[in-house]
Amino acid sequence: MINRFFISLVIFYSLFLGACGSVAPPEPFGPVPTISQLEWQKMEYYMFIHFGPNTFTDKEWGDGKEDPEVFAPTDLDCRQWAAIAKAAGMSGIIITAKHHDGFCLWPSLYSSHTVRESNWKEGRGDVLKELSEACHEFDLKFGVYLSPWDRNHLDYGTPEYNQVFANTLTEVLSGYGPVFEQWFDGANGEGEKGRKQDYDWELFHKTVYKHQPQAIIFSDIGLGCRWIGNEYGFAGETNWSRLNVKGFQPGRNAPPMDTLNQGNHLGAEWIPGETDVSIRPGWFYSPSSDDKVKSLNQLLDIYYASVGRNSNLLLNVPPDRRGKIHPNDSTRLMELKSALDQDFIHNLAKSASIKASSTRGKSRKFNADNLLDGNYDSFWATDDEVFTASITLGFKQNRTFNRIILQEYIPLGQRIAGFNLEYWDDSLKKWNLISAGTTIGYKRILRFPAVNCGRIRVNITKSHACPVLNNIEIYNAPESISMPIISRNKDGFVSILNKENEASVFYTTDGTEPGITSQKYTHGFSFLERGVIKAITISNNGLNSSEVNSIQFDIAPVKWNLLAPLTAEAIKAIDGIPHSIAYLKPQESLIIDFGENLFINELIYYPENSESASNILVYDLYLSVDGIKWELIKHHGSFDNIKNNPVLQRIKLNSTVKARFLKMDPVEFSNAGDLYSIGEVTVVTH
Ligand code: FUL
Repeated sequence: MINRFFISLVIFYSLFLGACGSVAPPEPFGPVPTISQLEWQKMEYYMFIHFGPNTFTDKEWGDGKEDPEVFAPTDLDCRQWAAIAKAAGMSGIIITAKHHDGFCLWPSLYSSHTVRESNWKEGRGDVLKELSEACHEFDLKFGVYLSPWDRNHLDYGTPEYNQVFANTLTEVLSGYGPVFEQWFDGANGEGEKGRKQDYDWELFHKTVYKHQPQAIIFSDIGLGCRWIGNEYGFAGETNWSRLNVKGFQPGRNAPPMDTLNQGNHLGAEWIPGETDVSIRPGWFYSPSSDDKVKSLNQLLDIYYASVGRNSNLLLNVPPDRRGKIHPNDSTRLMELKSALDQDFIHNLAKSASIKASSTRGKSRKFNADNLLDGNYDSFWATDDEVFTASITLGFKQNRTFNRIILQEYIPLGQRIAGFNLEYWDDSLKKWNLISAGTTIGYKRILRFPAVNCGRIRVNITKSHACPVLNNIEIYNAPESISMPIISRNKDGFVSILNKENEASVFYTTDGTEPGITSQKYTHGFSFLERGVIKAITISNNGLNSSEVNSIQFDIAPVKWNLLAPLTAEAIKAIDGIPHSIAYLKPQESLIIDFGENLFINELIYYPENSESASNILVYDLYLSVDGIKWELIKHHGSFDNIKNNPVLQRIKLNSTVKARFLKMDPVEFSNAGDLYSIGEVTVVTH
């Protein structure tokens, strides 16, 4: 008896294990990531550092003529950057070793415009050395940005420059230990008459791989990863990790921005997206942006729209003039870390039962339990001919949740092209749609209004080959309250928009922090003077509140008039509302009469917030006390990088200028168009 039982057990197990072993995993579909690309993708979130002469000159693009002595950090501390990156949950740091101004943060032998020529550490400093060592100490990966466009180097624009650039690459890639990513910037603002350089990309790539074979090369088109097509932090909701690169080049000949944003469905190469965005409006530090660090909710939106959409997030945190990260930025990074920790604190899927409508070869090796085991390399898959399927998760009691994480097992390619999420409505006895999407890729996170139910299912509705998922997580993230929106019109009338129900707005106009005891906002009010308005939204039960929105206003433009152009449309340039856009003809100047003499320190231009808008790129600016005699304040001033990053632009005057009239002549535009855009022109007065 015992023998027969034992024998049947042996037969059962050998059959069973045989069955498991005999079911082969799916074949890869299309291009797949290399081992380095997979490791890179798992890094998800890391820090960008823009640091150099621009930090000290308030510029976004230095012209390369800066005296190296302007580079003068008083207390440079790369360990502080690394400690902050680590505490923020980041996995690495990429630094602008050389930006467009050509200044090298290491003592390059191939340039005379480097830290060696500055007084910092008496010319004996090396930022790359300090940062690579700090990264090593804090267990962070180290990466370098090098701009091929060089406004300083005398060889730029000649064939010799390519070898110079390859030499500088060799220096940074062979002198500072492992480099996880080599960032090539495609920007080139030389304009029509500028120096032209035909980059030898083959040489550059060869040089990178010679010294750092595992490095991921970033550019508009890879080879390792691609630009996501904008600088505001949003990957496409559809985001393929595949791209067609044949016939394209980084920079001017790159694929269109929306292609970069979404990748190519069935594209020929595996080139996943990386989303780069700055925590401040500009890429470099400026004291004028100390109060413009992105809000927590903005950063959360960016995280969900990048990491949550199959892209890595490269968040720029520019050190200040001491050479340290400013407390406003580090505080916000810690807030983001703790908000994300809260969002993903308790995975409800762990305690759920899970069942798939179909399992590859009916084998345990590929069943749906693999989606919950936390092991990256165990996955659920269907048979080769099964392209649609459902995975149902059941809870013992009803659960409330508002986030789901889905991951495709990308070592077998990106296969899924359509999916949705449904919950079971027990009273109506039917499935209801929560959300639907196209791509999943390495990671897709869906945010949706909280659902309470006992069962949910993920339906794969379209796939190019049998679907392969390796992870599902479900969370109930704390609901956040959005900040109130403060605006002031031309007449100095302030309105505050409350975007929440069951909540009220409280505000102050004296610079103090608003709270439940501050003035409650019930209707608009007049605020003509210079000053700050701060507002907060607090839930009516007092349990939840938003971040504080704080807006610094100069005197209201009540007395301002437009002298040119005299169209009803153009008045939008001075209506107090940056998102109402005035469209002017390219030959039209903007002339403003302030109605009285002002003592002006700075001018501010708000462009239209779109990369395809025709914004002012180069301008001539004049001021006048009488509208007859004009003083030329800036000849061919430029709003660098406005095409990729169309945020507010400041024109700082060398000293305070008394003027009643302003004239702005556009010279060049960020994009060609029949009309150019002005969101708003305003001033900072004394
Ligand atoms: C752009 C550059 O022009 C900006 O200055 C910045 O470095 C950004 C990351 O890339 O192309």
